[in-house]
This record gives sequence, C-alpha cells and structure tokens, in this order.
Amino acid sequence: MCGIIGIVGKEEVADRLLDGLRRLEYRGYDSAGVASVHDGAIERRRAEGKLANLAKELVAEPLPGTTGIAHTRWATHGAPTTSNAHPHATQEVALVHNGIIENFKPLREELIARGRHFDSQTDTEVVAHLVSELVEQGASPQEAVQQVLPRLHGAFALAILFRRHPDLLIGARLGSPLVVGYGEGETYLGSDALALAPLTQRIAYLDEGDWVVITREGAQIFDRDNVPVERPVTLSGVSGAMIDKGNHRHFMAKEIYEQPVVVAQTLRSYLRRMENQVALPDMDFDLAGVRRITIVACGTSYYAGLIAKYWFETFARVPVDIDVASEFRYRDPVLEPGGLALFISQSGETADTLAALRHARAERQIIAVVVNVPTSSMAREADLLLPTHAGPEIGVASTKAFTCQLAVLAALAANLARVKGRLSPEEEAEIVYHLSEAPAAMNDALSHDEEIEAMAHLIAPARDVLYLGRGQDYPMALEGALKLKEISYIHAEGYAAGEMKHGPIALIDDAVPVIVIAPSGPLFEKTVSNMQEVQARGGKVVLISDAEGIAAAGDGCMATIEMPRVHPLIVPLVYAVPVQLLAYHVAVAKGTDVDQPRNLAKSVTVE
Ligand code: HGA
Repeated sequence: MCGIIGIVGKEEVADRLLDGLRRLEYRGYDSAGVASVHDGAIERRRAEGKLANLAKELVAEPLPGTTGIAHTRWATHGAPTTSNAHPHATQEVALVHNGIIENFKPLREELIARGRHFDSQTDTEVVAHLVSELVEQGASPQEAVQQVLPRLHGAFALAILFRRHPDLLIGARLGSPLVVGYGEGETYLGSDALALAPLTQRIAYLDEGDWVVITREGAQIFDRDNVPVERPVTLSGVSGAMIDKGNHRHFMAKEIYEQPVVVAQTLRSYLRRMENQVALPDMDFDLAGVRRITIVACGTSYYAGLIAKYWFETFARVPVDIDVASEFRYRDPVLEPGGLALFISQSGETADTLAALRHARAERQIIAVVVNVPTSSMAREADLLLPTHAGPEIGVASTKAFTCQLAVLAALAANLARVKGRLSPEEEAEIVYHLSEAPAAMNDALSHDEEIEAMAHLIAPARDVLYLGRGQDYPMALEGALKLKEISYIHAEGYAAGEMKHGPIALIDDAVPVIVIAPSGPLFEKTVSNMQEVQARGGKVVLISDAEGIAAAGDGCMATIEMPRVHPLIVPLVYAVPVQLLAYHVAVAKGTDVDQPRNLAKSVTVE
C-alpha cells in the first residue's frame, strides 16, 4: 500500500525519486506524485493512474531540486484522482503519507473553522495544514512536527518537506513502515529498503512512534517522547538491480515459475538432509510446552495457515485456532498465557496482522512469525522468526510466497510433533524425504502449463466459478477462488466439497464451472461423490487430480488437469501450481492487468 520515498541530496532528485517509485509501485497505482523545493518554492507534479503517467508529466515539465519526496497511492480516503494524489501541500509544506488518519474529520472541521482551505478529500491533507499552520506562526519544522504528531490517531508513515528549509526532511512513523537510508553526503527516507536499494544499503528501521530529521549530513532520530535515540544501521543486502520479469510476460508468471527454486531454497534452511531431521532457528522458549496455537493472517497467507492447521493437528496433535487478522482482535479472543500465536505475512507489514500480533503480545502469547521480509516490523517483534526465502514478490496476487510459507509451516509442524514426542525418527525422515521431493514435483506440475492455458477459454466467459475440495484441499479451493477473483474479476467461491449440498449447489447450472481439487487418497471417493452431485445437475467440472484419480473419475468432466502422484503432505505445494496457472491464464485470456489488478495493492499497510 502507498509507497513513500524522500531524498535530501547533493544532486537533482526527480529521476531518482521516480526510480524509487518504480520499486514501490506494487504497493499502489491509483496515482503518483513528487514534490521538491526549488528557488524558495515548493513544486509538485502529480498524475492519476499508473506511474507512467507521472513519468510523462515529468518529461513535459521537469521538476528541479535536490530535496524531494514522492508517493505512489492506494486510495483509502478520496477517489483516485489527481487532486487526491500525494504530495499534499500548502505554500509552506508538502507531505506524503502511508496510513489512515482516523480522526481526520474533526481535525478537518477544526482547520476549516480556522479558515484553512482544502484541495482534496483525503485524510492526509489535514496533516499538511496542521504542520503548515504552526510553521506559518513561526515554529521550526521540528517544533511543528513534534506538536502535530500526538494529535494524529490511526497509522502513518510521513515524509515532510519545508519550503524554508530546502536541505531537510522530517519523517515519522506509527503503524506504517518507514526506514532511513544513509548515503555519501545524502540521506533518504523510504517505505522499505527495496525502494532505496540503488541509493544505499545502509538502513535504519524506525521504531513505532519514532520521528526523524534528515539532512545531507545524516539523521537525528527521536522516540515518541521526543528523546533523541539511536537506531541500529544495518546492511540491507537488497539488490539495487531493478527487479525484472525475465522472459515472462508478467511478474506473476515469473513468480509461479520460480516456485521450485525458492521452495527448495526455503526448505534448505529448515531441513537437515544428512540427519533426516527438520530444524528450526534457535528459540528461547520451550516449544514442547506449547499446548495451543493461534494462527492469524490475511488473504492467501490465511489459507496457508488453514492448511497448516491440518498439519499441526494431525502431526503434533496440538489444537489450533485460526482467524483472519482483521477480525481476530475485535472478537476479544480467549488466549491462555504461554500459548503460541503464529502470524503469517509476505511483507511482514500487513497492518491487520501486525495489530493482531501486538494484541497477542499484550495477552502474553509467544509470538512466531512466518514472513518473507526478515527486516519487517513483524520479524523485529517476534520471539521466533521463521523466514521464507521467496525473494521479492512483485505480482500483487501472491504465489511463491504462499508455497514458501507452506514449506516453512510443514517444517514447523514436524518439529513441533518431534518435540512433543509424536514423531518417530522414521516418520520424521519420511517427512524430510517428501518435503525434499516437493520442488521436483512442482516442476512436474509446471510442465502442464500449456494444457492449462489451452483450457482457459472454458473458464474465461463464466460469471461465477466454484472451487471444491475436502480436508487440506478445502483451503486450496479457497485459495484457487481468491486467485481467480483477484486477477480475472470473475466471481468465485471456494467450498468444502461436502458442504456444497447445504446451499451452494443451488448455483449449479451449465454456466458455472466447478473446479474440483481431488488428489487420490482417503478423501478421494467422498469428494468425487460431491463432484458427481454437481455433474448430475448439469454442472461442468474441471478435475485436478493425479493419473489414478483421473482414471477413476475423469469421465464426464469438461476437462482434467493431471498432477504427479505425491505424498499428502506436499499435495498443497504441488496443487497450488495448477490453481495459480489456471487463474493466470484466465486473466490473460480476459485481458486484465495481471500484475496490478484493479483496486488491489500489495503489502497492505492500512487496516
Ligand atoms: N489515506 C491516504 C493514504 C493511503 C494509504 O496509505 N494506502 O495504503 C490516502 O487515501 O491517500
């Protein structure tokens, strides 16, 4: 969601700000804008829609200046128009914001009553006016920001530019992420280290409530009580090279294809092949003492959690509660002190999940996180950090992060089972063996890409699509429906196969394709019975199964997709591939914007 970058530089900054926005565009593409101070005045360029529009604007009217801020927007308050695009500015200040100012209405009314005029419908603009008012009354930038921050409720990462202080920016964060980058005679602000990668690798992560004054010479950081503090400077290790699509048409396709490699990479840190054991990073709590697990996540990560619930319960016999993060803390969950709360997020910044994590911390839970960004807020606040090694995921629809999360969760479940005395060395060796087989089986799944592409026209015209699965294939059905919705805009629902007769079967007719996920195994026949109930009502089925399953139940299906026969533990890793490819090819057939689907953005840093 909204990406921020700011530079106090030695040289002109417009091109570098634009380059930074290119790295942040996955976070939002409703509009983009830049501002700088030049010749004693604030200058701005803003454009609705994708970054390319701003780039054109900057060619038509270049933006001079060596200090500047920039923003790519995912709108929360106010339509995605140019007037609502950041930076928001008065004559004295310009600022960019990621987050939501929840009390913006009373603040806006108060400011209007004092005669201030608003140009946008955003929540953000109040901050510009509050800071500007004080500066106009003679406050220094530091004094103004210090007085305004406590008045803001909600979440923010801010970068603020001052007309009369062309060599300084102020940043602040509460809830939303913000980093400081240290260059040679230049200093930067950014939503993440990736945005700053070509400029510097030397990064300090601001803590909750911190604010910072940056100049060319460096940064002075203050905590929420305005006490000067030091935050460690780390080397980000993020590549400065622009992430590209390789030979693929879309990032999503590239990321689907990367899965065998990144899953193998992830598994390497969790499996000791020689010892036939799973291995977790060191932890300073007693995993064997965990009696209950609470999993909290959003979207695709939540479905990874739902699959893991089956594993934790089956292998370790530990009961699992699971909830979407946006509901979790508002239902006042009963959490016994000492329980393990497990949070799953690609970015590690998902606002709902982060808020849930802090709630669980306050309820004295042990905090474990599965994240793809090991420097993220969640990673820094965890007792146990379980990183995935998927590499940057740029496609808005999550693919490789999901399968890497599954790999880590499988290892965690096996480890828990071992320390609980529920897994013999032979059983553990078997798990290690099957997990190690997953990348090759995923490669095999990818080899069906062309067949899946060829059947996309069967799904593309549909208005509604159902996905069915049982057991751990049920969350996969949910994930399949989510993928299709996200990128093809076709309404899709995932259902537990056996639940369909309790309602959704009423939807079945020959215009509603039904995707059935049914690998051979103990649940196969039951799922196939549900599939036949669909077919008996004229429903058109696409069956995803292995050769044996297709031989047994493929007749009468509109299409079949054959997967390799694999151990149940790795079925979700393997079956994720056809589910993703099907959504991808349907979206391509429909001509939608696969990597930047409408209304969505990645790294959801607002609640
Ligand atoms: N509330 C601001 C910023 C939006 C944001 O951070 N989205 O992730 C706006 O609507 O412009």
